[in-house]
Amino acid sequence: MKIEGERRAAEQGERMRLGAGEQPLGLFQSTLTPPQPGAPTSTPTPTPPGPTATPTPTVPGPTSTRTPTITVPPTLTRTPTRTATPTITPSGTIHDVSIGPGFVFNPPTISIPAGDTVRWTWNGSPHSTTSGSCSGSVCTPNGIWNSGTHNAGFVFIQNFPSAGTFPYFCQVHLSMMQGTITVTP
Ligand SMILES: [Cu+2]
Repeated sequence: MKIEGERRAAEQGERMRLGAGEQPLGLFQSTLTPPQPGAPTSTPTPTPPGPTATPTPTVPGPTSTRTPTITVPPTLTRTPTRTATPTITPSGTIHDVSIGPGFVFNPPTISIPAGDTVRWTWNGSPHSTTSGSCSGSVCTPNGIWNSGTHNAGFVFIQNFPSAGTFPYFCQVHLSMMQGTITVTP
C-alpha cells in the first residue's frame, strides 16, 4: 500500500503544492474536439455534370418564297439594216464575162481601160473567179480577188483601177478554167 499511498499523496501533493491564493492554471483541456459521431461530415458535393451542350439543330432557312422579278425583255425585232451589197462598187464601164456553161470563162481574155469594172455572171456550177495564175496543173491565188465558189445565178464584180495583166482561174476546176484581164492605162 505504500505505492498507492504515494501516488495519492503525490496527487494530493500536487494539489497541495498550490499555495493559498494560487489558482490552478486550469485544466489542460485538449481543444481538439474529436469529430463527434453523427456530425455532418463535409461530404463533397459532387459537381453535377454541367448541362450537356445540346447543339441546337440548324434549322434550314425559310424556303425562298421570292417570286422572280425578272421581266422578260421584249424580243428584239431586229430590222435588217444591211443589204448584201458587194464590197466593190462598180466604176467606169462594166464588162461582162460569163462563167460557163461548161468549163470556160467567156470571153477568156478581155482588155479594158483602167478604172473599168468586170462583171462575172455564173451560167454554170460550181465555179469561181479567183485571181492568180496556174503553172501546169497547180494554180496559186494572188489575193487580188476571189469570189468563192458559187452556183448559177451568182454575180461578182471587180474594179480595175490600175493598168496591168491579171490572170485568174476557177478554184474548182483549176487549170481547166483560166482567164486574163488586161487593163490598159
Ligand atoms: Cu469552174
